[in-house]
Amino acid sequence: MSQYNLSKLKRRTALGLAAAALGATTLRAKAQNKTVLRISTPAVPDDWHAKMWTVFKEQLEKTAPGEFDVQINLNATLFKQGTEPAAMARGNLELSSISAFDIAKLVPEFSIFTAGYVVRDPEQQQKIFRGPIGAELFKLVSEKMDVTPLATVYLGTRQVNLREARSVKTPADLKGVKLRMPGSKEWLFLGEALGATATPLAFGEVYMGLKTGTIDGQDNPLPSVKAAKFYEVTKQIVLTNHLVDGIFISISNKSFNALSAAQKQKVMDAAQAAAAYNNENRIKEESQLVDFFKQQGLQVTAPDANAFRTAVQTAYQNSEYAKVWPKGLLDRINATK
Ligand code: KDO
Repeated sequence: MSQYNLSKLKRRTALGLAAAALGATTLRAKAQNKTVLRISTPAVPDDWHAKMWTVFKEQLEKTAPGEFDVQINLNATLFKQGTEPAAMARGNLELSSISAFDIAKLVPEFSIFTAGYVVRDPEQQQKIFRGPIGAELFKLVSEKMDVTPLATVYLGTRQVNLREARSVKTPADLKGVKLRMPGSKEWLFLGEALGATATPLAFGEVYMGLKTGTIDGQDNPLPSVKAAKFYEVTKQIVLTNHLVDGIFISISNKSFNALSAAQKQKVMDAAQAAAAYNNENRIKEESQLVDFFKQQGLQVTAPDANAFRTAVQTAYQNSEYAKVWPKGLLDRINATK
């Protein structure tokens, strides 16, 4: 190689290295400028309310390219189930999908949505939370919990799922059944109202609990029974339909307030898109799953729906919870069509 070519090559290499270095710096600077949105959820990867976070992330990448670094943490790997609201209030976590049960701990009025047989179906659920009831209660959530609910996600209608099959017609038939519930008194109350002996356990430990027999059963919507593979270690599903369950995509107020108006709108739109994706897919799948479980060899049985509804509604009406429900709220919910 001639002296001329060698120096040209050196110059080119030096230029190339400089360009690469510049590129890396720009990338790093970009990454540093991005707003990090950490998400924590106990959802398993196959469940719709886990997959919906990818919809959230991808929509933000399109509408706000380079502005956000969305980090999705499933299986409660970042925060334990139920600890997300406190983490968000402290500013250690940006987003999560929180349950009515999580909210009721700090906003007792919200416990009306932890009560069995109150909300009728997913359509009514959306109307309730998109209307004045949602606006009033979400305002309390923001004030008392320092998080802002952005979208209502239909988690599904909860059913009782048992390790060993038995005849279940009324709540009396669940007497002595160790029914796993998530670990808070509001959840345990629901399990007891169903007639069972409620036992607290984190979602991530339910499969093993059913397999080894430390619990006799659990309650969850059918899509989650499938996604978490509980059907592999249980023999019966009792279609109690006891709770039309909702979770709420929520963002820490600290993070939300730090966004520009345009960014806030994009985050809200992405949350709505994620919820819509979940709701559409979950409703569709939920209607098809009875056949799937039967094919897997499970018994799917129908109890006396009135016996369950009456027992559960009576338990709540006579409870401490009902005492703090705002006057007229139950009627307003019932009147939402
Ligand atoms: C559960 O632990 O049974 C539950 O269904 C409660 C919900 O509020 C929610 O936390 C859900 O688990 C998880 O997202 C796992 O699906």
